[in-house]
Amino acid sequence: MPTAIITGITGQDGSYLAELLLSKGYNVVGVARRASTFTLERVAHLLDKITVVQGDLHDQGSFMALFEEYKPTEFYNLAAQSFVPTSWNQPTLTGEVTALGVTRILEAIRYYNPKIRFYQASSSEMYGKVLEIPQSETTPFYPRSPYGVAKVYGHYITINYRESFDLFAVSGILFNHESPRRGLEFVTRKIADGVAKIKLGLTKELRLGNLESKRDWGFAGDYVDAMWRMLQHDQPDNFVIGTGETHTVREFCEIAFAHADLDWQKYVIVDERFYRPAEVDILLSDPSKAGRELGWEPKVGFVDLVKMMVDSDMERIRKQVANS
Ligand code: NAP
Ligand code: G4F
Repeated sequence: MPTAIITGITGQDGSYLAELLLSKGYNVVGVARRASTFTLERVAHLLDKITVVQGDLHDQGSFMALFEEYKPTEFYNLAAQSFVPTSWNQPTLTGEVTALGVTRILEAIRYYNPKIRFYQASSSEMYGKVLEIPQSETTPFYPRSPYGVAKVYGHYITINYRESFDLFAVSGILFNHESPRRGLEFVTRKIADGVAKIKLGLTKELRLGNLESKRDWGFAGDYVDAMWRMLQHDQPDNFVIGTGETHTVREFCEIAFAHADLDWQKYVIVDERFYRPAEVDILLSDPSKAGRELGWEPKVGFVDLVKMMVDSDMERIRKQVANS
């Protein structure tokens, strides 16, 4: 039974990846940072099947000990300070975790077992003020946030350890991917949750920032399969993962509200507090290399993704109302 370690097990992607790896017969070890409250909601249904250990990307020693005890063959680094606006408020923390955290793991792999296959969760946020449309593995980066800058570091240190120490170190450049498990502060989940609360009479408005920015949104469940495929490939490489379609925040609103028989224009208020100091205006992937070399393609389309998220929040909030 192969063993995989996942950092960021408590996050959206960690939960989907754990499900996928369990279905493939892996022994899954998830790393979660110590907290004074319960943070394992997203993997609560898996707790009898996975092992959760404490570890923090600030602390290299915790990874050395893990390798000794669990002898993994694969390591997925999904942990990060991943919310872009927070990266302007906490830029050095974002650099410590999202950038230097990657080096801490690579160093641990290099010294403990350089045969461990390593996946780094890189991001389309690295393209920032895009220099090419669509963006592929060869498009230059122009990050627009401390988060984007930190991810560029993580991307290049992964390539550098691949080339310097012959590690099987892969960088997956994933475009935005969403699901009912997405954090509530990200715009798609904020909209889905807002629609459900408006529909069920709990609130009357939804305050958003820039409605014109465009994102290439896919379903997180599809994207964790791409991560796994990258580590099964014959060579370590960089891969862009996205849908090849882009949509505005405004379109997301239109579809989400219409799915609940609501007119978005009656409820959405543009609030400048949610504008960013520097925006990423458009992201659009060219995922053709992943299709060719990994046989990967997205299964859930944009409209179905929006409806899935709204349906899930409607059900969740209906239950909350019924139990209150
Ligand atoms: P997420 O839901 O925000 O999860 C982030 C995870 O990182 C959480 O488990 C969090 O733990 C953990 N974490 C944060 N700081 C940590 C630290 N110091 N030590 C250990 N763990 C720490 O993010 P996601 O959407 O699943 O994304 C997974 C990865 O892919 C992230 O690296 C993200 O930057 C990257 N990415 C995401 C997207 C996307 O659209 N979702 C696109 C491209 C790249 P807590 O629960 O304790 O906070
Ligand atoms: O949902 P968002 O916060 O995601 P963003 O900034 O694109 O970052 C996500 O995707 C990256 C991949 O490209 C990941 F690396 C990163 O970790 C994260 O998962 O914002 C999307 C867009 C932005 O243009 C933002 O300005 O939505 C716009 N927006 C408009 N109103 C809003 C809001 N974003 C948020 N979070 N909240 C708003 O009220």
